[in-house]
Amino acid sequence: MKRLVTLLLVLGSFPALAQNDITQWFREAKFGMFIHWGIYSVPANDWHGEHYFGNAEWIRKRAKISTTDYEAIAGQFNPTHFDAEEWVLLAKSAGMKYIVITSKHHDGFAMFYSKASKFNVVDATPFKRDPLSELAVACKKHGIKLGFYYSQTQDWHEPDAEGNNWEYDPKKADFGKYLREKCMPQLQELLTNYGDLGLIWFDTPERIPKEDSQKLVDWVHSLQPKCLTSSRVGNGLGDYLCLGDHELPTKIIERPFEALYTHNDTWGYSKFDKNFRSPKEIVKLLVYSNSKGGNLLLNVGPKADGTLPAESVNDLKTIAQWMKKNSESIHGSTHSLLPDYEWGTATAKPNRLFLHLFEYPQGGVLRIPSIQINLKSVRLLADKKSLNYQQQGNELVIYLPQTAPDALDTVVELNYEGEVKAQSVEALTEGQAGV
Ligand code: H79
Repeated sequence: MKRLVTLLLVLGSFPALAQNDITQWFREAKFGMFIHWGIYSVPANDWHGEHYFGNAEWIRKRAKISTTDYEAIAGQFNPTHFDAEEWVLLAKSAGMKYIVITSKHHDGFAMFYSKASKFNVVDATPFKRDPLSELAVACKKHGIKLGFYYSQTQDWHEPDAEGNNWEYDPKKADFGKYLREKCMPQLQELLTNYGDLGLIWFDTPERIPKEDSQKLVDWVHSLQPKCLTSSRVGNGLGDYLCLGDHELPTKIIERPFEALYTHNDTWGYSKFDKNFRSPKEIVKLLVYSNSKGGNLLLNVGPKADGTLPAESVNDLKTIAQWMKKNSESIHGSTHSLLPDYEWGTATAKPNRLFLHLFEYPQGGVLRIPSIQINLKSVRLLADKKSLNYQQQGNELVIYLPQTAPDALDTVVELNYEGEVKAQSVEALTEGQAGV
């Protein structure tokens, strides 16, 4: 008994935010849609009959495609079925509060109209429309924050940037010239022509010097002081932390952060990849990110015709159904100090805990050891039906329906008063990621 008491920990404090903290919307967002869309969706991992697997947005480098041949792909890019509002409404219905889309990936192609480079969607494709501008309008209309991914260090179209070592000699590269003549002017276009942006999602800093990372952060803030920059701007800078690709935190992180996952095994669209994560896996990733205090950015890869893969549309619709009944446990909530359990994990609001049951307990009897809590009610969040429960010593037993009411994630809401004491996260989790 004595040992148990030493493990008990006080819960219930929420991180205080400084006034005018520019990360506030981001901390509250919880769920975002990442969109990797570019002319790489035309080959879609099939380069003249040779099939590639994994990151389809890397085809230019993986197949060592010449500049002439890659420019010819732009000539075939005509996504006439693109409807910005459809994407925004789908994201919104799934509970996503922000969208981040590739404005320029490593391939160097600008998915927006750019005066700084002719290699852009308006000048170099038969489509001639600016999809980012259409997306900005739709996001504004529906209250969704918009962010732009921008590959700042790699640009395989430019001899002076990093990455294209099959056509250009890296020793002759003048990185400063590329920064001055393409990267910074394009960022200026993005931060000037599309209204207020939520963030710029920098990626793969590679060998970028610290003063250049700083220059980019300052450049973004000078143009839009409230626009966030991702930590992948490099050298320890950036306004929020991006975890590694497909990485979940195992412990609470107080700095605003984002976990990022693909829906299948590629960011850009691949015609061969049908290995999609299920809606349940996605909700689990979302809840586990939230249970550690951060967001989930889930990627989809639209096709060259401008439509999303049917699997992404269907799975997001399934998540929307879950979100309709359970969004209270996501939005406005954050980490609790409860540990991860074998059945799932918890998120929290002041005086409320949400238990997310991913592995439904046998016979519907949920036992939580080592918790002292002054309960006011225990309910199923989806229908607010009261559940019976018992507290004996430090054990809480909750009596649920025999079978899971929600196959994705059944959420139990605990309303309580006063302080909660429970076994500490460190004591129970020790590096366990949960997914
Ligand atoms: O935009 C997405 C990726 O394209 C980008 N970051 C995410 C958000 C990214 N850039 N680099 N990487 C991820 C990691 C590099 C992976 C690689 Fe490979 C392994 C490059 C070469 C070997 C995968 C396999 C891609 C090509 C072959």
